[in-house]
Amino acid sequence: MGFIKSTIKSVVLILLVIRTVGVYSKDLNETERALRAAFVQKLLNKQRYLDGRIKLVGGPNRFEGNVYIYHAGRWGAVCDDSWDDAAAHVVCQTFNKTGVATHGSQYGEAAAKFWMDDVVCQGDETSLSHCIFTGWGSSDCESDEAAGVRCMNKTEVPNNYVKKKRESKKLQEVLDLSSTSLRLAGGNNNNEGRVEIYQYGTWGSICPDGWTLYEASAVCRHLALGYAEQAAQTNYFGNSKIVLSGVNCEGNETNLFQCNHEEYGEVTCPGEVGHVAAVVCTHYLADLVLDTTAIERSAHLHDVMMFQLQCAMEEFCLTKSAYEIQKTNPDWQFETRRLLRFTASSLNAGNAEFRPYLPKHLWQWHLCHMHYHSMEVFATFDIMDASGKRVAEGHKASFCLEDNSCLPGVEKKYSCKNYGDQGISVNCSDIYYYNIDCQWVDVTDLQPGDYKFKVAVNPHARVPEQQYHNNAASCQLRLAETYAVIYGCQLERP
Ligand SMILES: *[C@@H]1O[C@H](CO)[C@@H](O)[C@H](O)[C@H]1NC(C)=O
Ligand SMILES: *[C@@H]1O[C@H](CO)[C@@H](O)[C@H](O)[C@H]1NC(C)=O
Ligand SMILES: *[C@@H]1O[C@H](CO)[C@@H](O)[C@H](O)[C@H]1NC(C)=O
Ligand SMILES: *[C@@H]1O[C@H](CO)[C@@H](O)[C@H](O)[C@H]1NC(C)=O
Ligand SMILES: *[C@@H]1O[C@H](CO)[C@@H](O)[C@H](O)[C@H]1NC(C)=O
Ligand SMILES: [Ca+2]
Repeated sequence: MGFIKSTIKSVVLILLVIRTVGVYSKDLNETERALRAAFVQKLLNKQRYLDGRIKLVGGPNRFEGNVYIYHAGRWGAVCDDSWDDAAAHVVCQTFNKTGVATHGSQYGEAAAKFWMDDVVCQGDETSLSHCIFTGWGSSDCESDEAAGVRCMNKTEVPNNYVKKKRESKKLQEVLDLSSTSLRLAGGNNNNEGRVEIYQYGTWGSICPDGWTLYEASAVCRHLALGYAEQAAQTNYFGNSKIVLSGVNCEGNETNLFQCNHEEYGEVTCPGEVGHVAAVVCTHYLADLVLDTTAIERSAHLHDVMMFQLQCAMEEFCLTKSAYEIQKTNPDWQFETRRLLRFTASSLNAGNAEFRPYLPKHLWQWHLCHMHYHSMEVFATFDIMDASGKRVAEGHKASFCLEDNSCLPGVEKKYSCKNYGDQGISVNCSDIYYYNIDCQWVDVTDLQPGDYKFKVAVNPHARVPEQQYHNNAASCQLRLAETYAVIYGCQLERP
């Protein structure tokens, strides 16, 4: 229905443009011509103004339903992969509300193509389109995977929703470890299955809500099965009564019982009935290690005129104020932006290749940079102020993974040229030198001062790795009037 409406709108728009252009050949006077041109311009502006608009469909009222977002002249659905309450909050903020996420087309099958997939929000974004996602229209989701929200007044958020998060406790504090154990069940081999926990004479399952590779890593290490290749929320390996929910690990635990959890025993578990937490373990995985020295050595400021940044602007590599200047200042090309440039290099120190998670047919061709991007969010760059608030961020980075430099004796295999296979071989590094487009944070709007600077690769653990505590660097940033230094970088988890 929405799709038909927007199609009709587009057709009307095209007809109007044709008519307006057509009248040039007829003898219309200047005034009339100008009026029509202004009319079309107004329509086009409206179209642009609508971009990023949200509507909720299929719910009992307009504050609840599957999420549709307007982009490039039509409405599209949002896939529920990675969809969580932070994203729901961003959506509901449109109505000055907060809310909770729903999954699996809870309000009916998606009635339009998916515009967004793998949406990851911090919760403080002013629009869903500012969250990280795979790129407009790039999705491998089925129509029964629509993301939805249930918005509510900020005052009526159930107390336990907020409290539960705070009451998170380490499992080893509530379990009697001497009579507890862990196993995988229902798998085709010993390395996979649903995760079951034993206590008081019975085996029970784990609520899959929030189950990620971080939690799965703790399970695989706990059972001496290596690393986690997959964290699944499924009934594929069968199920049993769910006795544990809200499990939350850092990802470096040697034992699942070192992780936090919310409830044990009689638990509430949102999501699809019968689905439980499962893992697939392996001894062979990639392990990216971010090079902190390269960041510290290469960081510097660079003032660039905006006419040199048109490609970068198309890929949203500048902050919002740049786009406002472009809209309001006729001489915008001659304004300058201040860029904090640096080199980001990551070595694959694991024992398997690092491969992008999107299949090749979903890679996006980036006209400006003339290559395919296989992984929209390979790295994030953020600047935080003293209170930890994010004050600047790198663009929603899109990347092409390749072997730029390998240790002696290792042959380069992956290259971004000619729709080549993308990845990072063992003992090779993928390097984004400071002088390439978009390899920066736009700091034009920041006052001089001391900040925190954070770079992270594979930031949402989309691609499995042996460990994640070497994927991010947290550094000090001193921004002076004329120069910048980055120092004291330390490796941590994204
Ligand atoms: C242009 O045409 C409109 C109506 O056709 C008329 O009202 C207007 O006076 C004309 N203006 C000029 C400058 O000729
Ligand atoms: C948003 O909601 C809060 C609490 O319900 C209210 O205090 C505030 O005035 C609202 N703001 C707007 C802009 O409506
Ligand atoms: C939520 O807030 C709106 C506007 O402030 C109000 O009309 C509505 O009754 C509230 N709903 C509930 C359930 O409190
Ligand atoms: C895991 O990493 C956290 C920091 O993210 C650290 O505080 C903790 O000590 C680490 N735990 C283990 C078991 O290494
Ligand atoms: C990678 O380098 C390490 C250390 O230099 C070495 O032990 C390992 O065998 C190398 N692996 C491959 C596949 O080249
Ligand atoms: Ca790593």
